Amino acid sequence: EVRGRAAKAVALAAGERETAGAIVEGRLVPAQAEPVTSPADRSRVIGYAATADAADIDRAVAVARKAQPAWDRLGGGGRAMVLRAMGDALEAEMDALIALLSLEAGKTLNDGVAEVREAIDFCRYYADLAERQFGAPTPLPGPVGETNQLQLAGRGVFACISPWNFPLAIFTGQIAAALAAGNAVLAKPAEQTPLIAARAVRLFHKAGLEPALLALLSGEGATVGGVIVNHPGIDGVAFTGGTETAWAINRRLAARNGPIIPFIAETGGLNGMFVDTTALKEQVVDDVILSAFGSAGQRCSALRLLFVPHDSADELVATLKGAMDALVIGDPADPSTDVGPVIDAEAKAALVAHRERLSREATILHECVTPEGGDFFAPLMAEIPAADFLEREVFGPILHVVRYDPADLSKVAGRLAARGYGLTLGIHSRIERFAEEVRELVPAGNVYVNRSIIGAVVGVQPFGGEGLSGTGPKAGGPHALLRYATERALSVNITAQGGDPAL
Ligand code: UN1
Repeated sequence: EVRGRAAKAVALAAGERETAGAIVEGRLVPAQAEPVTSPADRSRVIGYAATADAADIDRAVAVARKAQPAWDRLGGGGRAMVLRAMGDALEAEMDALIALLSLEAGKTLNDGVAEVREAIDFCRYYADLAERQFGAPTPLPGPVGETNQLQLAGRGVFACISPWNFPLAIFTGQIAAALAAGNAVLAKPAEQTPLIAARAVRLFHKAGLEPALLALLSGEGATVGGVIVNHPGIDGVAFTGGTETAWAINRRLAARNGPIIPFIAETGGLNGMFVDTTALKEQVVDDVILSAFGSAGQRCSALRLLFVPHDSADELVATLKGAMDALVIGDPADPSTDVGPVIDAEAKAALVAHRERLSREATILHECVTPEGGDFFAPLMAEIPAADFLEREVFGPILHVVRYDPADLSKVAGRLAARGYGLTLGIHSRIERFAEEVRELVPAGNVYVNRSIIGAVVGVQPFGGEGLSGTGPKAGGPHALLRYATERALSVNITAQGGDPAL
């Protein structure tokens, strides 16, 4: 299927010229736009993007506040219809979206297909939840002479701030969740990926969403995101991105003197995989390569630390080197490519700096060859002495190997847990007790046993972490909409009205 789509996607890509900026009430606000280039080829202009200003944000908030009550009153069933239409619109535009993901975010075609599917899944899954959870009020038991019920309702205007690594799936998923719960949305895409965001917003409007209910506010995080988060007219913030940015948003929200609003954060991870001597080696190698180097390691779920027992370490490392050599690194629009570029020069510079540290303070075990041009950083494997060598998430295709003595498992795992992240965790073993022990030692929101640790499927693997990795609720899970909503309980003394059941 991917090969079939590839030629079409590449042909479409040649003609792409998307424009992004502020889209308020369905119209792109005229403003000075800068060229957007591709991470695989910085000489290639793929579209133009402008920055939203304070006046755009004020106007987006004002029209959203006006439109939101009717959307909320429409109920979950009516909102589900619009979300399902969006799912269908994404499906109809699949090839163009894959092309844009490849051009703007450097996604391989495989990753592009998976990402568009995930965006569709979010729309359909949240449509189902809206229908089930935002329909008629839930009656609750109470004393004779009294009726009690609980109703979920939208909060108002939600700010959705999303990352560049899933510029369609997470962008669409946050918006779909906020809309499903009855909110209007101000969407702030990552600075690196405004074009795909603009395409998604236009599709929402085309699918029948009243334009005032969803504005696009493109621009830089600290400025545009900052103004949005400080705005007195917002009623909640959903954020996916780095832990440091989540702290910054939290501080701004804490300083507001007004309604206390929810903050839904999904942040980074320092994800480990523990292998024991009973693990199936071929399975381990496949899963490590995919989890560490798939999407150029630019997933918060990606594998960063591989823990291998002393006895099997040399053999496993040798096999991993061979598997790394088989990876095709290069043009993301070529269907044979496994690993595309990293997102931008800044991301690459951070990886280069980390590589320098590894060559000074650790042992580089293996490196792939970096292609010319573009912001490429080739997969790298290094051995480090212990998990606490890493203070924080390093976002890219770098795998850190830690050898351990099985007698020291609790100490070794404890050093990872002490870092305070809690996103994904992998375990490879044929002994159930080993898996249980690792799970007890390392708290994580998503635990994967004898498989890769990336690619959570909506509705199947609800995704999200704890501690430094985020607040929950999990995306793509049955409770996903609850923090986007407010709960209203209604208790009526029916004897006071003569027991009229109409009341
Ligand atoms: C992210 O990388 O920001 O399971 C989160 C996965 C994806 C991760 C998305 N859902 O790999």
